Amino acid sequence: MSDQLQVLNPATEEVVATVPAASPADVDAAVVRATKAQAVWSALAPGERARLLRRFAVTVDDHLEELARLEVREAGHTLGNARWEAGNVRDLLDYAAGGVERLTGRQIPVAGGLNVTIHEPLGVVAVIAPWNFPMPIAAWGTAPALAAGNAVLLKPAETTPLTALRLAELALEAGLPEGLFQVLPGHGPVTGDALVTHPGVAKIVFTGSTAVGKQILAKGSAQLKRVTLELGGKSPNIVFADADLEAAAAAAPLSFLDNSGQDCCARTRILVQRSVHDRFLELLAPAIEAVTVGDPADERTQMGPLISRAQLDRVRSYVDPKAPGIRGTAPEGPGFWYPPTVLTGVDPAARVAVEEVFGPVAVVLPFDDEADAVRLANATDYGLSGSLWTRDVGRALRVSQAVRAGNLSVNSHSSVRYWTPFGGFKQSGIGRELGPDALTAFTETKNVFISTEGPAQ
Ligand code: TXE
Repeated sequence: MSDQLQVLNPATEEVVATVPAASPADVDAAVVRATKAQAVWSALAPGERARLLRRFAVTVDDHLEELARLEVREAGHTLGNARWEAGNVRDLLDYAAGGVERLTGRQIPVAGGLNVTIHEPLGVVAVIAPWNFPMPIAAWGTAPALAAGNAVLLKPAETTPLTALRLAELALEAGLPEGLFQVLPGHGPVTGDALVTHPGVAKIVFTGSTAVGKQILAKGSAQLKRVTLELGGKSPNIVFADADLEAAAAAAPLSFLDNSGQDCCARTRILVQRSVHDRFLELLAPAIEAVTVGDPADERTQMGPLISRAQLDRVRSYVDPKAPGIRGTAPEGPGFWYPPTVLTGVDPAARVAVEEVFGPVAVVLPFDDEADAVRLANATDYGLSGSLWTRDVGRALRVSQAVRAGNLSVNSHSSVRYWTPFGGFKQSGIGRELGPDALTAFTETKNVFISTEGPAQ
């Protein structure tokens, strides 16, 4: 495996940068530095840690446009999305900073003394991030881990190390202690594995494929490390006959095309009640055809390229070019382009209907009634997100309860907010990120009993 990572612009295939890959020896040295920094960091007054994290947020804000444009070049994200992503890092840091002084334990009534719980930091946390949202997903783990008093070693994906490296520089500029937040670009099976198996790493936060997540869980838990996994999805978008069909059809394209479909929450299974199936497709077709695909740096572009040739090949392997459906347009190349695609008449058990494609490809599956919709919605191994469109409040509640997924939205596709919990059921992962409990997930709870009656006889 090469000791250099070549970063390509996915829209042009031009080399943006070449970055050294961290070796297992580099990981060892990073753990030593992080352990020292964590001891200093966790001893600071909570208000001081909060102030430094807020300063980090302000520093990110001062470099928002630069970070966004770097994301456009290394990940092919549209400029609008990339600006949102950089803003999300700032907001996460701010939100986590607000939690430092609210990381309170409890006083629990006991006889003969006082009983309190304390949330102590874990130590060194490894965040292994994917390429689909390089900045936000890195920050989902990093910001609360730092706020709870830990050090963070971040391994970005092979294809997208640049924004992560820049964030580490900005952390130093903001005054965070040297070594507290380090970025280790590298190959998953080398750098990633060295972090997962290192005895000095207490917790692993991983976002990526289910297959790698399972390996990480096995290796990490063999050493009783804490492991949080976010492993993608195959989320339903359920459209009932009583829904506002115009609104549902207008929202459907970006619910699976945003970020070129490389989104763990992408609503790639469009389940439509049979009585409105044809009408819904009539409304959907022009909306798909109107999506502007092209230069991600152009403010008008709605969809950019896929991340890599490997991802393009993977998406192509799922779709028969002659299969019936609705197709938009995409540039020919250079660059890793794939057109918006909605397949109709698909067998609900086909690979494309149940596996995560991670490209701009959705299937439309008809259903007969509410029970049928729930059965189809649950007929995948995943359980990350889902949407349902209906005007019937009772149905909205019933179906929200019946769908086995961690993040549901009614008459909306919104899944991710830094102040609400996020995570998956079933093969979509273990644990929750974000939300009010995000910091607690980076602590051990210690119970202390203080006797008021002297030593027991
Ligand atoms: O993922 P990997 P890939 C899904 C999506 C995509 C598929 C493959 O369906 O098409 O996974 O993508 C690091 N020890 N998702 O191959 O390999 C790797 O370096 C430690 C869903 O890119 O899982 C990278 O940093 N680390 C998804 C990260 O794991 C290892 C996001 C993810 O890479 C490792 C991305 C190892 N042995 C892909 N092997 C989501 N949940 O949003 C790899 N890595």
